[in-house]
Amino acid sequence: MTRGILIAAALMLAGVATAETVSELHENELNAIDKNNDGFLSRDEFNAFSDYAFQEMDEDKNGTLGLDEAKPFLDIKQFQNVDRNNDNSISRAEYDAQMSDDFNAADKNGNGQLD
Ligand SMILES: [Ca+2]
Ligand SMILES: [Ca+2]
Ligand SMILES: [Ca+2]
Repeated sequence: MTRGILIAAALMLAGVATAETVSELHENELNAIDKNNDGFLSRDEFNAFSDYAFQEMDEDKNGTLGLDEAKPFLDIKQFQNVDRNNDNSISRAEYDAQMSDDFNAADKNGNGQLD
C-alpha cells in the first residue's frame, strides 16, 4: 500500500510501520485494523483505525494535535503539510482531510479497499 503521511504515522503508532502491505501485518495487528479479516482495508475499517490513531496521538484530549503530540510520528514538513491553516495544530478536520487524501492516494484502483 502506498503510504500517505498520516497512514504512515498511524501505522507507526500501531507498531506496524514495518509491514509493507496489509497482508504482511501480523495477525494481531491485522485483527485490530481489518475488522472482518478479509485481508483488505475498507473505508469504514480505515476510518475506525484513523479515529483510533487520532485519539491515541491526542494525548491531552483537546481534539487537536499540537506539534509535541505529532512529533513522534510526523516530521516538521509532514506536520506543516497536514496543518493546512498553519496555526501549528492539526485539527480533527485537517486530520480527516489528510487521511481521506491518503486513502484515495493509496487506493490506486479506486475500489474503496486497501490491500
Ligand atoms: Ca476488511
Ligand atoms: Ca491535543
Ligand atoms: Ca491547523
